[in-house]
Amino acid sequence: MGRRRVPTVRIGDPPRWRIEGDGGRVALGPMARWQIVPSDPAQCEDPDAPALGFEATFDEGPGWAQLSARVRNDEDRPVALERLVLFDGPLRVGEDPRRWRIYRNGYQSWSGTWTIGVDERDRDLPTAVARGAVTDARHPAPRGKGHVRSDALTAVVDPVSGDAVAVGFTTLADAFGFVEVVAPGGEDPRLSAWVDLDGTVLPPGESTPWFTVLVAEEHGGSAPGTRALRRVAEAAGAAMGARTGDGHHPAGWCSWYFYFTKVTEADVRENLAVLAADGRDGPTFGCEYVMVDDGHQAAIGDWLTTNDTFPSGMAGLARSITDEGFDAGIWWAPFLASSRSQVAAEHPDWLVRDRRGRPILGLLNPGWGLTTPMRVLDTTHPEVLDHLRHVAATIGHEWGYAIQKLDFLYAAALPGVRHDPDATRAQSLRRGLEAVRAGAGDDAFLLGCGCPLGPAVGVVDAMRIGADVTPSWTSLVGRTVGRNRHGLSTFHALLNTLTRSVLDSAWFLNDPDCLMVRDADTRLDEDEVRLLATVFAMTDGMLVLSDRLDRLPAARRALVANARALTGGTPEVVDLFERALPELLVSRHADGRVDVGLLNLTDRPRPGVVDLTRLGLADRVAPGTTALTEHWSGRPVDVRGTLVDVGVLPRHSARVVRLEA
Ligand code: 9PG
Repeated sequence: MGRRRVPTVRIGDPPRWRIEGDGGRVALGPMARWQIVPSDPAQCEDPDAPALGFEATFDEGPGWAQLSARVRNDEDRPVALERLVLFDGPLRVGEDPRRWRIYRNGYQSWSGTWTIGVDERDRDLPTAVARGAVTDARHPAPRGKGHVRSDALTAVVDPVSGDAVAVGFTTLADAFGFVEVVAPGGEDPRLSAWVDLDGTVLPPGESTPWFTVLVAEEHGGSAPGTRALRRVAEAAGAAMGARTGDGHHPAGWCSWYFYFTKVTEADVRENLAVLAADGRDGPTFGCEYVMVDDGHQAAIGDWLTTNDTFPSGMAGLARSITDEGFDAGIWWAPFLASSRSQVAAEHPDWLVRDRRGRPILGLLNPGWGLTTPMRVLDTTHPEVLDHLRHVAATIGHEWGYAIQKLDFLYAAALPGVRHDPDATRAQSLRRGLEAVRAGAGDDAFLLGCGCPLGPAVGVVDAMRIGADVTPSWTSLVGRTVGRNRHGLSTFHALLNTLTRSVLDSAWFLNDPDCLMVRDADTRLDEDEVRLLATVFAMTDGMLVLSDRLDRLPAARRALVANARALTGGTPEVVDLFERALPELLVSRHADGRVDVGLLNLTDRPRPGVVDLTRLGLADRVAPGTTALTEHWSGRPVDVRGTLVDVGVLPRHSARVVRLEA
């Protein structure tokens, strides 16, 4: 394993394929190449390099092309594989690559996702340990200008011509797939798609699973690039059996962002009483579930032992929650075990180890004690899978928690030595998740968190798609090591909620993290709270509150109801491919109403003006139509022709203009 550079072996003739759009403006050149990279560089210099066979199928239709491939080991000895490159070739999109912006999907829930111009650079955390918990331990972001390696899918967009191509894997379970664009300054742009086989061993005569990449093109959409990206995401979700149910996003309350690890049973009961007065799906809070987050367990890993701040025990508390008409939710981190846990002490053979036999580090979390390393359970070990099934079943069926928030899931995909050396990191994660699902049952609602996204599609119901919100605009960690893109920060949560909105109800239900609306015990000002509420509500993912509810003043309770009035539409991040920090969010409702959100995620004020012509909504402001008001303030909005002007947008703020049908 490791990241050494290995020469490539090319086998057979490169397949020739291209997609041509209207007028041939989007093209993957005819020079695309197959490559296989074995993990042993010596094999490449060896004239008797291993005989590896390809099988491939190719399919195309108007505006799309699809390529599937697998590799067969034709040797009589095992061969280790690093990566399989499905294709690598020149890329043409639109008229001028210098205008391109490229979608950069992060590896796991908390990894930053945004669009990168060809003169910009990607950003990653500086150390391997930090990357292990937030981005990807095995693949640091490329450092070069205009070089983007996006997880599972990407889109390359010329925002001026409106030409776009989206490229993404529809097979997400067996290996992490990457789509890589190299276009420094727009020069000699190339596109490749490859899967990480993690140095796993392919026995003689056997084949890898099939891997499929779909390419979709788009010309002139109202939000350039988002339609093609959505199409690729939906195809993957369909192929993976995504669990999005009837599309209903449960709304709830979560203990974490007020009480953190100090939560007690009494705290949960106090909030439950406030929610009970409002009722399930009540007019003020609209909550359907109550989530006990981190803090109930005796130790990380010993999930079935409750600490003494929950004297009724977790089953008793679940009963009280359900008796009030709410679903009970509980947090746990299935693949972590504290070095001080009973599970780690009793089952040293369940831990993932490094090559020297030492248990690998899953995390050092200040909230759990910086001197207590977290270990990682080996989800390729049959006894671990039995254990996970048992814990999930006990929590769900015996205790009565209908909702399980599964956290720090990245641990199961950290590089390491596992019981089954043939499992890729993605397969290891998926086996762990499937064990939890098997124990919890098909009816349980599973919410993934801190999770590499692809292998969870089809197993979880919902997924956190961004960093933790913080009771402040950003955090020291987010600004420094997170380089203003990754790690705990309300700003990062907002950004990912916008950029990953295309995944909602395609791969899972999006959980943008919690909406904090309090005016005490927070450094978020009212503009920032309204911005958070606007983005979370208009993107229409899960809406989860996390305040001490009895202390919320009337105005902040009203803010929750005002946010809920913005849910239920189909969102479009209009300028996703125009700038790194989007400014225009539109939500179209079934009855014809359109909400237009003007956002300012930057640190400077800017004018809040939008031309409805570009949204195809000019007719909504025809002379004689009713006067427009801003949703949050009720203030009148200035309309000049088709220009809608909400005045200066302060830093970290949002304004919403509602256009009735
Ligand atoms: C509970 C929390 C909440 C939250 C999750 C997750 O690196 N860290 O130390 C670190 C700590 C907490 C954290 C993420 C990273 O937050 O996202 O919603 O459930 O765990 O501990």
